[in-house]
Amino acid sequence: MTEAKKVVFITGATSGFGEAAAQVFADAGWALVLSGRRLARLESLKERLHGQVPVHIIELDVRDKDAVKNAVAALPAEFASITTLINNAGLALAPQPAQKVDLEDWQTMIDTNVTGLVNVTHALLPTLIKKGAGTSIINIGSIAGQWPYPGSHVYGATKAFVKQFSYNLRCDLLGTGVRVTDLAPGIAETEFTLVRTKGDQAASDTLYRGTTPLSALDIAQQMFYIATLPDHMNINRVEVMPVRQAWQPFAIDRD
Ligand code: NDP
Ligand code: 8X3
Repeated sequence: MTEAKKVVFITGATSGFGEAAAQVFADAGWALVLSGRRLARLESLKERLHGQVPVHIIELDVRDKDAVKNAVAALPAEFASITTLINNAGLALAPQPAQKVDLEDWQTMIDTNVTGLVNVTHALLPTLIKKGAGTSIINIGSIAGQWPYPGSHVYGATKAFVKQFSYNLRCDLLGTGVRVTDLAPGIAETEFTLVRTKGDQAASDTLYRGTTPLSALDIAQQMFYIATLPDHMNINRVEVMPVRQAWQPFAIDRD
């Protein structure tokens, strides 16, 4: 087993970017704290990676602030000194226009992408500050936090929160050595669209068909790059799109 001196805490490690990040950090010898709601997936990830590095899995819903606090307090000693927190757990729901969306879907996005991210950050800040130089918080934002598009409504707004919270954290963490980055991907093929469409596999396949979206590995490699920069460097924000994605002209309502 590779000796692991650094520890990464990944939320939403059961699929997509988080799962790919687990593999990338394991390949570099980091110990892993992997969390998500689907325990069976966490167990199979652990089964796959524990021969490489120490792996601690936590069945965790980031919306539950007490569960988050308890999970951090209960980290085994080997995993307790977190080097990098990747706040990745998140989702979009309801791609319809705002006026057709159930309020519950908006609340779920806010509870997960905003409150959940804040819960985990708050629980781990003392650990990161104690460790100081070389530690990082990598918050997964989105191009939707910067650029408007139809059907983005609350999802994009939650990711705008992620961006501003990341910048504001940097102000308060000045002098602690803790770095903060808003990593904002564009279209990437994961389970994201399946979740957004509530299980519509055909809609998900159609979105990614005939183009070249980002892959989960692309973003995992960006996470690793950010986490392993020299201690004195902080990338504030990375916005990354596939070459085959860009903006469109403003829409105009006409008679
Ligand atoms: P996936 O759906 O593949 O992964 C999402 C992950 O978030 C899963 O592991 C899921 O785990 C976890 N998650 C969702 N809700 C909760 C919760 N309440 N508590 C704990 N974990 C939760 O999508 P992606 O990998 O694409 O998404 C990862 C992040 O990237 C999200 O924040 C998303 O908004 C963002 N993003 C995605 C883009 C894309 O095009 N794919 C582009 C830009 C940003 P589980 O269900 O087991 O809890
Ligand atoms: C989601 C990315 O391109 O669907 O965060 O807005 S995109």
